[in-house]
Amino acid sequence: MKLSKVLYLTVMLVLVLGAVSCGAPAAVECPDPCPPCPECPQCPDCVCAEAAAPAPAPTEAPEEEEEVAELPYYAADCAPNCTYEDLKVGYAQIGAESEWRNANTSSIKETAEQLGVDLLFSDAQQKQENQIKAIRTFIAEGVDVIGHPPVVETGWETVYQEAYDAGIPIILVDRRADVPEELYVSYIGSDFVEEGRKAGREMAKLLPEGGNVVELVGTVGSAPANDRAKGFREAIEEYPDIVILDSQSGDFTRALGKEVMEAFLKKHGDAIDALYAHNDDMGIGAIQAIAEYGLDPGEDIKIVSIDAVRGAFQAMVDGDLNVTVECNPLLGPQFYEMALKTANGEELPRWVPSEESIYYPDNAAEIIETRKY
Ligand code: GYE
Repeated sequence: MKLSKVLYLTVMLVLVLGAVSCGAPAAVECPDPCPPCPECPQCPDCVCAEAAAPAPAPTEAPEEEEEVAELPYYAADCAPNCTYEDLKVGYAQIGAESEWRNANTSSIKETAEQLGVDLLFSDAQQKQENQIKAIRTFIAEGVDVIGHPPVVETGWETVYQEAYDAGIPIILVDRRADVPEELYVSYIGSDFVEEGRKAGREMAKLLPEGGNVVELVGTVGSAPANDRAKGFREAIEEYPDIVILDSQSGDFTRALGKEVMEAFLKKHGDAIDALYAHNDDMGIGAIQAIAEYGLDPGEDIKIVSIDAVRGAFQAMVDGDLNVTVECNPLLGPQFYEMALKTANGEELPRWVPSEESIYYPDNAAEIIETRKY
């Protein structure tokens, strides 16, 4: 071998070995302790150290914005945790025109006392202007909820709007008002049209041959008077031989019921076969007028009325009244339950109906004992 060739091979060998030792990590001497990465990426400790490196301090998760549900306009200051004892409630009552009304007043007052509700109560003596004044006083007093049985259906928009603007919800109790829906939060009470239908069907049973009926209408323009007249007519439409001979308001009172019945008798005399009274009180007043006229109430003149108050049961026991259709005045418990929910910002059903039945003379003596109003 020529010397130049030997030299060449030697140089090549040194070069190859050099390349191997420089490129392979195994050949690298790692200092001990291993310096932190990335100074010595080949060092196995480095890998460990990297894996063991403390995790970067967690950046604090952005605090979730607590969702505060917006309370509706009618929620009270104590919402959503109001209790009955927190509540200040105004009740703008109609008056004391009937047994029904007195039972309603007692239910509202007694239930407030039982529950510890602070009740402001006003009696409007059946005048709309007095009810409007009462509502304005309640607004000025800053009540949480107003309960309102509107004496008539129309004419409430302005004062209801004032309550709305003051953030005070109105719950209609007993009677409806003809106003835009957003101006009150619920209606608790009866289906007066259905009561009228029931009375009409009962009248048809009492007059199988047909006959002449006189009608004692409730307060003119009130929801129960409008609806009880309507429902009755709907029901007797199927009986063309039943005729409404005369119809006049007795304003839901006993005294006027008697007076108007006297006028009916004077005008129509024996031609009257039956009486439909929109409430028991007017019916009871009329019973006196019929007896004084010399006819037998419940016999010569059949009588159907509405409410089912204690006085009506007595009239049935005495054989003077033929049927009473129930209308429940004991609305206190339902009213405060709804008032509390409203104060707490809960939405209420548009209508909370009362449960009602029909009563006849057969078991009136038994029922009168248990009757609460
Ligand atoms: O029938 C009558 C009264 O609004 C349902 O009002 C009430 C009526 C009731 O005074 O007796």
